[in-house]
Amino acid sequence: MFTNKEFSIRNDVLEGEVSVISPSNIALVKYWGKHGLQLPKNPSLSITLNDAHTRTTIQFTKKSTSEIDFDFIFEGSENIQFKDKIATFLFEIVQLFPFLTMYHLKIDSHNTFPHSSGIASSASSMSALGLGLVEMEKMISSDLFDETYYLMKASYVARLGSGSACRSLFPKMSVWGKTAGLSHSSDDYAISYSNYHEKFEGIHDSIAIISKSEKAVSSRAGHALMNNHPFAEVRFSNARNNLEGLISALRSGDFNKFAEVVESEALELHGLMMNSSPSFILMEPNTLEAISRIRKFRKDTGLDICFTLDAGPNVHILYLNSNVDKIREFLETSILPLCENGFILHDSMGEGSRSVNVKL
Ligand code: 2P0
Repeated sequence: MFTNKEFSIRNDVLEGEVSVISPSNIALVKYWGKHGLQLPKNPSLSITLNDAHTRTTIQFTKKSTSEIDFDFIFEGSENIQFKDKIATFLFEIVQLFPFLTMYHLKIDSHNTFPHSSGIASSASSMSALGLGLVEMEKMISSDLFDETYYLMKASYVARLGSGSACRSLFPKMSVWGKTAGLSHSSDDYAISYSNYHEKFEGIHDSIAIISKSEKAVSSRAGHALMNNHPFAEVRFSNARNNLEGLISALRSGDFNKFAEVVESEALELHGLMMNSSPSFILMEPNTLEAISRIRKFRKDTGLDICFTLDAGPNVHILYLNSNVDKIREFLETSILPLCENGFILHDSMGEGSRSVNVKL
């Protein structure tokens, strides 16, 4: 459980600036279905990405009024739609950051990946905002807590903004949700996970952009489809079993088992959406064609490669360091032609979020 620590505010900080970077992540065991205040119905495990990230800068200036007041700049221009979402979010979390009413904020956010690329930006952007606010708290507080607490708070806050965002802060891999055998795991925030065989170090995720279109269903509406879903209880139980199987495969270095669990999770997520009421089919014909080509290539070559899917048509292709050259050649010749505008984003396991600039 997370308990917020009250801290004393310094009176002498009239202005300052923090900049943080936080990446996106891809879930191997999926979070799909929530309850209460953004609490997951089952635990999930993700790979933290490296290149796909958000950089957020918060400039703050002391003011005399007592309401929350901020400007939001996204990719260099004001964005009213995002600003409204952030206003609601800041209002919800003001008890965790009481100083929010004391400063005017200018929040400036940039992604390294195109907004309309079909890559979920809520994970990187909400985790960057959570970490930015925690960095700001450190600057204007006269108390100092340990780093573990700050990261836990950033993850807790990110979760309130967007569930999957709480997994983006940690290096390598991350687990969110109470999990048997992982004593520090929690539904309130995510933890770092690095107990895997060395062959998974630096695992690659090449994202085949099958379609750049806006998602047909928002994640909020998608999660809501799990309320009263006929397969809900089976799904939550499967997810727990899959996480256990995945952890075992990660530890022993069993790629075949890893691929079996990861692909089954991806298809189950889409199966659940197809069976929801209303029903959604988020895969495109080329999504299925890519899956079929990946499986055939694996069978023909025996190479360690598999796929996962997010809540959309794009295919995340996972492979190990040892196979890079042959697999990149396969991606160029067989997968690229299936992508919108021939676009594949090559990414890999990364080191998580970090603070890049702090100025008083
Ligand atoms: C995940 N997804 O584990 C799953 C798998 C998409 C498919 O979490 O409503 O943006 O903000 O908590 O985290 C996408 O949903 O949803 C998601 P909210 P979020 O990554």
